[in-house]
Amino acid sequence: MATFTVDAKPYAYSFPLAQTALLVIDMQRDFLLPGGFGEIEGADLTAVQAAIEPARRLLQACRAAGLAVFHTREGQLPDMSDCPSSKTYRPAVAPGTQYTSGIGDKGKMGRMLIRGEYGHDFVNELRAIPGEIVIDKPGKGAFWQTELHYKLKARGITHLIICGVTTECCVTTTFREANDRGFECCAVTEATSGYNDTVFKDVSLDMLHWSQGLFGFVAHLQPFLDALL
Ligand code: TIU
Repeated sequence: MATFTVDAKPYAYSFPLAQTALLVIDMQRDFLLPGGFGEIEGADLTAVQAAIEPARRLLQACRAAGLAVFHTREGQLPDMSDCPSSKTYRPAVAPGTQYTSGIGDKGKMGRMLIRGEYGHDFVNELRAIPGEIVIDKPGKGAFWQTELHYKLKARGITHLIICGVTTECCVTTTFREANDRGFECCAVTEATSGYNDTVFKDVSLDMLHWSQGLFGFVAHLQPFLDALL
């Protein structure tokens, strides 16, 4: 079985092609486009949009190499019965909040972060194609209350290449969940980004590979493109 190796921190990341999946986290309009949930949260959209083109290139390379591809979307059921109060209550009452509307409220792209709404779906550059798995998740971590784990197991996946948004939130939460479940994970620096320019992003990625790979690996995009294309 073909195994590829790319430069990474804290040391080279090796992944067996047939047992590796690309996991694209939450590349949704609500997080990335003007008028969505992220902008209302106070996000720096320029920072977060920087991940779109690198993620698209990574996705294209993984497709070309025949890797399994999983996409996640964060969102609640229309009746919001799966939405913990922490997701709506805390933003509304936190001191200094600029909260005017949030999850479930009507925005420019439909009800924000509600499944089935326009804003909840993927940006055009990163839409799933037939054969790829879409995981709808109610929380930050992609393993919580989803079928992700057993669908990865069903395909014999042991290694995950992880990208998407936001680095500080859903990407690292999912990365840590995956590490606890025994997956060998590598985040791709250019293909992930956060809402706070590089401050949160850099620290979040450093924490993943700190201490001899506490949670896993971090690599740049180019080595993956070189290996896969
Ligand atoms: N996908 C993801 O990160 N969801 C968030 O809610 N992110 C925030 O940064 N809030």
